[in-house]
Amino acid sequence: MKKFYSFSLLAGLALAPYTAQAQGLPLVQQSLPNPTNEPTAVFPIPEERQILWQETEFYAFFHYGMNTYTGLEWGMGNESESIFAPTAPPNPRQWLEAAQSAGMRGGIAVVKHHDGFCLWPTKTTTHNVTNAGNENGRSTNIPRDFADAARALNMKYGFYVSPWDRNSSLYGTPQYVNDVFLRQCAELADYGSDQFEMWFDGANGGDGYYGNPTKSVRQIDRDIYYDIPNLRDSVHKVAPNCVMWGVGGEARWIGNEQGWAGNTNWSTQDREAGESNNMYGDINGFHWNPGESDAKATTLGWFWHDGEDILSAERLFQMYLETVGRNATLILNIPPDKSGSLPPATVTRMREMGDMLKARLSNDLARTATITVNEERTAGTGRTYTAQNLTDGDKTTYWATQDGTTTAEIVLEWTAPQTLRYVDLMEYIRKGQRIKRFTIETSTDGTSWTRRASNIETTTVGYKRIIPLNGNTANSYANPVTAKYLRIKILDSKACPLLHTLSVY
Ligand code: FUL
Repeated sequence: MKKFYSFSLLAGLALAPYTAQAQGLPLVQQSLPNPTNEPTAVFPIPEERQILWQETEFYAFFHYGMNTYTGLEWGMGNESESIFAPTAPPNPRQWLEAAQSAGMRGGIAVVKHHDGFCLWPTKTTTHNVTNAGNENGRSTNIPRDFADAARALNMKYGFYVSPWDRNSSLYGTPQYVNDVFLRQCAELADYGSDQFEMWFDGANGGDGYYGNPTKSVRQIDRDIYYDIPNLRDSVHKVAPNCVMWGVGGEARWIGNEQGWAGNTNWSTQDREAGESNNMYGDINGFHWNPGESDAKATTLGWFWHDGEDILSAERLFQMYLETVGRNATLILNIPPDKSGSLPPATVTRMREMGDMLKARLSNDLARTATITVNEERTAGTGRTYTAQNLTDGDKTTYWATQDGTTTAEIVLEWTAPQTLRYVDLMEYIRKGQRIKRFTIETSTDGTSWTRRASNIETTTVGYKRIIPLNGNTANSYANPVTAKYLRIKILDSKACPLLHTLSVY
């Protein structure tokens, strides 16, 4: 067996035996006490709140507001408040129940879009629900009702508040930031210290969809204008687990609105990176900035539009595979209509989506297999790194190789042939994202092996990677593989690979 010394970089620098070198003696690596034998992290690593956020995986986006009643996607900002007149009391509980039935674990409600109309009784502007066109509108308070419903349903929740404000005459001046935007963020933070994400959209001016005859706004340096580091600190003081999306720099836009992330998708990125590599991240990035994919489940826009259709469950499942299954989160938009509730077709489709997810990705066959690996890290006090950790249902235990080993093989064997469609891998990202390349093979006899999904770039894993064995995300359930053995070969990794879960469906 190879013998390895645990040796962290910093400790190594500090403890380098200067005197031994000076005396011309051989340089000996000194081990720091590491009773658990946990491997050294590969930097950068996520904040705890970023891990909690990523565990939400699949959540809903609800675009509802003034545009629901005007049919616009980007309101002008000069709409009369009286136009906001829901035909029934808006019902965030119904929104979230539908999302939950789809297998989603949370939701984000737009409470102010670029038109500046606020869906809560804010003190910062008169352009808000208190001046709405009917009683349903005037009694609307989306942040309050959304947060309450989420808590009742045990779901995560957050708000989208547009920094860009086409209604405010102060927009573009420091006064807008101080007297309007930051106060709005503070008011919203008060709706719950348990918020999981605040969505700060990047749009900050320009003509957008329809032009804006009432106002011209200048492009501004967002970080400086909104004093983002300061805002982030303030929000964290009130809501410690609230990830600041987009402008906030704690989770990145995946770079398209079509519901896909790159097959290669690093959660790491350079702070100065533009948006061009957002689908893929950067293997050498020194900023933990994981990807979130925002996509529409309907055909006509983010907001509800008359005549819109809803995508098929199969298409939504494909999006899931290409986002959650590629180390991103999926925030899927389902817009409430003029009644302030989701249309029946949306509710039905969400249930179908949930049923599909359950039928396809819940009966984990890895649990019934015998697992062998070609290398296991030496156990430490209170910690093992055995293959059994991959299927124990515990995300805090993981399988690992010894330091310095960056390739490995994991073999699953069943007592009888199985029908297999998906492989789901999860890295233990608390110690950094590591795996760079792997393959999946199956066999009926344990001797001759066939590579599966060879058309898919099996590169990164990250928080979660799901590979359809037929190589076809659009029709992933068709043509299953029958096999008695499944082998995963890790071909390259930044450091010893750490996987906490391996599932096969
Ligand atoms: C974009 C916005 O401009 C759209 O209206 C929408 O809210 C989308 C989710 O983000 O940047």
